Amino acid sequence: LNIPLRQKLNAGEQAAGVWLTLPSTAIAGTMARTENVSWVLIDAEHGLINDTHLYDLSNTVAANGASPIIRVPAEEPWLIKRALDAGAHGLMIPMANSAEIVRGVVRATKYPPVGITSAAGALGAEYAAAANTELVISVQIEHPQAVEEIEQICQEGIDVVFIGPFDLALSMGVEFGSEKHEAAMAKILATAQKHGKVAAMFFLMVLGQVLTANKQPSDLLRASRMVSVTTDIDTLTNSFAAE
Ligand code: 3PY
Repeated sequence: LNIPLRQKLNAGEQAAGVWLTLPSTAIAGTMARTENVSWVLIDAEHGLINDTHLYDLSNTVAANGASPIIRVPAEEPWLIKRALDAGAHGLMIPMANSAEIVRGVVRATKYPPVGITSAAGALGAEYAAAANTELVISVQIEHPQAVEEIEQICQEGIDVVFIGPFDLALSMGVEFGSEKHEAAMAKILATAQKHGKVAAMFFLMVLGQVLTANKQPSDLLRASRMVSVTTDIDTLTNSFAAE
């Protein structure tokens, strides 16, 4: 399987990506063709993208040289199957709040004997042989329970531990960029690195500046190997707002 994101990560390089929330193949293709973009997150958790869009969006992204990573609405096995059947190179699982949830995600994603997912004939034999090792499974850490269980979560068969900084601040009931917020994120990244997982995080470019918790493209950005640069909606909003 030709998975640009997997190749970047295996090479030890930082993989930049963008977030697609609008169900447009034109925007998906434009994002995927952008220099240095190795993955496009197709967001089916939030935004306007639904099941019927997934196939065309995934294949447009892949045909234009980037990896389609689908953020499923929840960790349900049937939603995971639909995303994989659409041709995702990987999954983003929101609210992966416990080691038990993460274990279930791995089982739902992998073929036997590692997992329990069923054969998707349409994707072909090459796919079936490579899927268990090549697809990129990311889980989002964005809840205090997940921070508490981060050691156990990092021992499951996932590839990427991806911080959702905005939801983490909300669910912790702390201010974005506060000491507690920063400490939680630092703990997640350090634990992921300790267990050999790819540590990653959602960032936003706001009018040319990287918006991180402490406003500096800091240690968090340096530690993060899979970085989201912007979203379609944020890009439009910032362009319209720019002087
Ligand atoms: C967060 O920052 O909380 C996210 O989930 C990114 O979309």
